[in-house]
Amino acid sequence: MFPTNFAWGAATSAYQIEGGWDVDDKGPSIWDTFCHEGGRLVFEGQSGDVTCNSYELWEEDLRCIRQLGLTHYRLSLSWSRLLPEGITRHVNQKGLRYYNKVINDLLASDVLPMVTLYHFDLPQALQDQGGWKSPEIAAIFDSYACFCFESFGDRVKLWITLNEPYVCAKLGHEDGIFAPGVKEPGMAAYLVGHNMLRGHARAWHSYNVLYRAKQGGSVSLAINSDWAEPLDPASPDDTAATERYLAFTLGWFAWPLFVTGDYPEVMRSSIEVRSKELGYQEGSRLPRFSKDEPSLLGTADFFALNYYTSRRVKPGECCPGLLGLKSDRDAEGVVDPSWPVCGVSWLAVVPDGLRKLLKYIKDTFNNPAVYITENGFSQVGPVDMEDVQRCGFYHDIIQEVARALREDGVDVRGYFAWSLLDNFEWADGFSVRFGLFHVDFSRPKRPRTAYRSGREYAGIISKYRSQTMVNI
Ligand code: PNW
Repeated sequence: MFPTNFAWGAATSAYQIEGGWDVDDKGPSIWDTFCHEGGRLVFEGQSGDVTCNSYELWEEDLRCIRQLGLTHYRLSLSWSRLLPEGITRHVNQKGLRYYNKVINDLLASDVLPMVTLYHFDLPQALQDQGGWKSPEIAAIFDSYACFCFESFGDRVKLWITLNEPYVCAKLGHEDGIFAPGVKEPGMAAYLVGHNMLRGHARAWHSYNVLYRAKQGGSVSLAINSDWAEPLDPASPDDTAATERYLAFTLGWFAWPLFVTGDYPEVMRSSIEVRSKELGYQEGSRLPRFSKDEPSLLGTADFFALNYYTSRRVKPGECCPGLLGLKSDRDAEGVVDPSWPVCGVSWLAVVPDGLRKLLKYIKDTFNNPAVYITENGFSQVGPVDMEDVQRCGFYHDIIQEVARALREDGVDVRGYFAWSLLDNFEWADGFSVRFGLFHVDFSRPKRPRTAYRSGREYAGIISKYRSQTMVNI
């Protein structure tokens, strides 16, 4: 049912699991700052200071990875652990040693690493110079990326430059509910998204020119998107709103990489309509890509998709006089009452939305190779080790991936469950648990215990891996 080299994975990110926030010469990141400054919006004032303590307990994580029978593990590097000030002038040798050990241990266990360079945790030193709003950040990110390709690229063959630029832009710089907590609706998010794309493109071109021949890996950018369909399929207004909804999430980052080298036309025109109404100059909010810079088009060796949920869409309800992404987009996503909602309110469980989104990606972005780099199901409230609902979820979602492969001909190369471990779920702190393994955060050793869904996922992997063996 699955190709022999299909990647069966699970994912984590540095700030969410590592802890050791200031040990061994690590520099602070914007999430350290965001959590430590009082009055912020993190659940019960929690932080990732210790979390799963994977910095000390990596071998416990490896045990979990082996128990699941994963073929791949997706982790992220903490930029400020490697480069405490964000720049290569000062390298933290202990950080380098830590990630070398992680990568070597994975390979020794026959598990291939997929490495994300940036998962929301900008070095604070760079934030102090303007962070992602500053145009200089693209070149600084590029040199950090080159440092990582140089240090680990002999062994790492799957790279993600940036995780979910949409979330960094929107939650970090529009809503201000993620670090760095900037609230500049309708302005900063577009600039941040733009500089993230510029940084990604530079890093991809560097890899292409300097490392690809020698290292032979692949580089992409992880894009998150809901699946969206019209609330009333017969309504032209709902259909047009759905197109805008997708353009403002998936299209924002995928169009430049896969289609035109620029933002989707409908995104640009919607923004210009509002700009005109509000008296902003044309082109003053969504920047243009300069002809003198490395081009965006073609800078993804595969499509990296983070999928969690779906929406049914109608035209927006927010007043046109308001400056912001929502008003520009003019589209409102609603949860179908038939969809169960798991844990957090935004997470309606819609497995077949993944299949539809994969088909859409195939048709819209010229049939790319696709890795589903994140997908998961959360738990809130009292811990339920016998999480039968989540077991059902993993069965359903893998079924949808199989259908996308076999019936729709989507070139799906792998699936990464979010997450290996319960961890620090950003603004929700430890109140939301996505792990295949439960972590007891009240005990110093942070013991990891497989949920029933963890054992179930291990069973799914071993079943399909042995079937693909038989196929040969
Ligand atoms: C992703 N939202 O982020 C991240 O890549 C993970 O670090 C995170 O733990 C996971 O999804 C689960 O939330 C998101 O509010 C954060 O819509 C927030 C949202 C979506 C994705």
